[in-house]
Amino acid sequence: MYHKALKIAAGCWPIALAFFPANWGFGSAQSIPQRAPSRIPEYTFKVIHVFPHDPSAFTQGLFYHDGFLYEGTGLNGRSSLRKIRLETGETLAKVDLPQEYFGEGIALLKNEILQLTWQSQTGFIYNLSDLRLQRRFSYRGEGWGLTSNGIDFFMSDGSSEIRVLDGATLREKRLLKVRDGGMPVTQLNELEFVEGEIYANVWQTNRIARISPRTGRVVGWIDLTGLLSSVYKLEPGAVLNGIAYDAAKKRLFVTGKLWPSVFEIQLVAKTPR
Ligand SMILES: [Ca+2]
Repeated sequence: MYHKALKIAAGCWPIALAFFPANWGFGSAQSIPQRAPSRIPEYTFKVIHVFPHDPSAFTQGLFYHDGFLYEGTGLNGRSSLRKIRLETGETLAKVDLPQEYFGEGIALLKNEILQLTWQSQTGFIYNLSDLRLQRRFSYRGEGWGLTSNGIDFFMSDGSSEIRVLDGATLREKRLLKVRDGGMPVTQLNELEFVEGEIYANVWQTNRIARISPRTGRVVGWIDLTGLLSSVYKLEPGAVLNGIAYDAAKKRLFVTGKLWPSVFEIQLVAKTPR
């Protein structure tokens, strides 16, 4: 239902939306009614470190493991799985997907990496050690983001629902309905488990939802407006999409499609007005 051709070929409005998320409104603060104050904590960010990122990589999946970043890229003919040296951005290993596949989210569980594809209903399973393809699996509908809590996989499809897949069988166990108050939060894209919560990019915005994996409730919002200068956003599709977490050192990394940088950030609580 969410056509991803739009993800690539849309005009300028996604950028506008990126800078003015829908619930901020487009008018001046004086001209529009103010939203009732949300009780959900909001965060902005502080940049701790900037690392290089391949600006031709259409980032669709990202995780950190044992000193390295792993990245899944999209677009037909440009889709890949990569192992990357964080400090230099150097690609140490790379597997290209056949032209017919549009790569999406990636996640690690028990020394295997899973990679989704957008509309092919086909996923790939690789060895962590050498990125060798082991087998394929299938699922219903679209594949967008993917993450794991070490037991199960959590998968987004652009809607407000996150599917929980059994880590061993990949069968659907349950469905999380993601809500901010009573409102569904749609367009959930790249995912990451961070300290027991699911972080989810909301496609075409600069916002990350912090979601309870138990209830689907949004427990916090992260606003990354201003993280990447608009000067570097060379294409309308070059939106925020990539969250990785180094649990050992508690480092949070974010990037975007075709972005020249991976940012290590620290969250800063927004002061209530
Ligand atoms: Ca991720």
